[in-house]
Amino acid sequence: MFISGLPVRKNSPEILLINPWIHDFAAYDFWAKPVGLLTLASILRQHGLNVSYMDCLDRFHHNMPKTDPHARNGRGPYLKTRALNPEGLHDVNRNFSRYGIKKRWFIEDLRATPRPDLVLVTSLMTYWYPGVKETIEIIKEIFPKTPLILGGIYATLCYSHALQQSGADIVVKGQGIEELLELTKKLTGFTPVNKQGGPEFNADILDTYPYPAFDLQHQVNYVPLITSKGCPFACSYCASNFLNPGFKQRSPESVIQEIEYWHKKYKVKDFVFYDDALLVNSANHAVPMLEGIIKKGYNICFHTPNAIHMREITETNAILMFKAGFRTLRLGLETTLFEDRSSIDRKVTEYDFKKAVTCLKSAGFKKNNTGAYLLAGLPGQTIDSVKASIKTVKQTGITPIIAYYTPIPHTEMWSRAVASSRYDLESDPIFTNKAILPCRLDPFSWETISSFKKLVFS
Ligand code: B12
Ligand code: SF4
Repeated sequence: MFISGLPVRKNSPEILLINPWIHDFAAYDFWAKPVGLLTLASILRQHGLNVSYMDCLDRFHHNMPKTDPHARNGRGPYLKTRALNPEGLHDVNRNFSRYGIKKRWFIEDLRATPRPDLVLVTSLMTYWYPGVKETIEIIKEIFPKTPLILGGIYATLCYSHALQQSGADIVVKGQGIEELLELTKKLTGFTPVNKQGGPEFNADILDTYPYPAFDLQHQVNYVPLITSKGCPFACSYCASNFLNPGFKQRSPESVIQEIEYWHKKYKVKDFVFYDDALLVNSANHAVPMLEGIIKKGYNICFHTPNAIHMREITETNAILMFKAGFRTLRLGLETTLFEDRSSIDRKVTEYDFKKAVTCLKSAGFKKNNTGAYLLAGLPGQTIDSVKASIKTVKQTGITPIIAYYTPIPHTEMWSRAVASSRYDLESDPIFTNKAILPCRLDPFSWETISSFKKLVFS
């Protein structure tokens, strides 16, 4: 991997990349960046195209108040504007909002931009599609003649829905990099050629990817890292295998070089691992990578909001993670009812759980920075089972963190979710929002959620 920073080229097509708004009951910049879209920006730039970027979730837009008093390690709240609850969710007693920059700022920014030759829009959570739709509607009003391609996770998981509802001219599913280069050629008449001079780009070899173009942001306050793609496990509630089939890792050296690049050039101190399986094959991947990071001696921190595998934690990698500066550690535990868990996943045994906690504690990790995710709201799950897991995690001296279940199409659990939900999940992705607990079992309710919170903090 390397940075693609070619100068603006005359006569090359202009590609505008856009990160859309989020419409939801709640949203927070919990180290969330559109890494996929910014990687495409870099690949296109490397192939001789001119790219520009607009982020509807920009917390550092020029119209925003200058200081963000809530920013910690780069995290912080999005601006929000009240929106109407979507059709079918009027009964939910919570306010729906559009998160991100004001609509008129986005319109002004688009109007100030020369007409692009192609617009690319990304998408993340399936249930955030109303934000994607509104973003596309506005782009289409301002640039009606410019072709617009939608890609990303919603586009991949809900392809037919996106084709019918998003307003995009073309929807690309999957990783879509080669398809995008072909479409760019077809739609702009320009043949993308790798101009970087570095290693020839190969979509299957992660070390040949340029670094995501975080330099297009107004601020580079933290950097998400992807050191691998895919996951060797196959949990019934997760779409990792569908989104990224197979399991690939970067070389530890290329990750160390990327960290060095962002730290030296942009003074970045917070790095966030987005991997689904950071610690898998640890002896050849995480261990040399962490050793290399420690050797550099930088004053930097690491965070794993997407969770790491408990069964892969060893004495060695726990010590290295601590020494390297891992400050927010999240563990994928989901439940402590180990004897019943084979119907949902096989990723942690009771032995793995206990061993991992012991290794982490003896490495120096403390309760306040070590959290184990517990899934709540799974089809058929009882309230007592979630409470029992909270209690068990607390007894071990780490922090339980409740994550609410979102049903995801193309996962093994999807059919169970559809059968158990009080909503027609297949009719509209909006009903898969975790905030409405789509598969909760009665008497699961808002009071139940408060009781979980009380138990966590008691
Ligand atoms: C990192 C991550 C997070 C981060 C934040 C990510 C972010 N950017 O905001 C954190 C940890 C905060 C997070 C939180 C959650 N996440 Co999450 N997350 C991921 C993860 C692991 C990676 C996403 C990512 O950035 N990938 C990296 C880039 C490179 O890939 P990409 O975006 O897909 O882009 C590629 C292609 O899609 C394509 N592409 C992208 N855009 C475009 C545009 C065009 C035009 C084209 C042609 C192509 C294209 O090109 C890229 C090529 O590499 C995915 C799983 C996965 N492996 O994808 C889950 C995933 C997206 N999360 C998921 C879930 C469930 C959650 C939570 C709800 C968990 C919970 N219960 O609390 C929360 C929700 C947070 C919220 N605010 O509501 C689900 C999705 C659920 C859904 N209904 O859609 C996923 C799929 C995991 C799963 N369980 O299966 N998540
Ligand atoms: S281990 Fe994690 S990333 Fe892998 S399939 Fe299970 S939930 Fe998904």
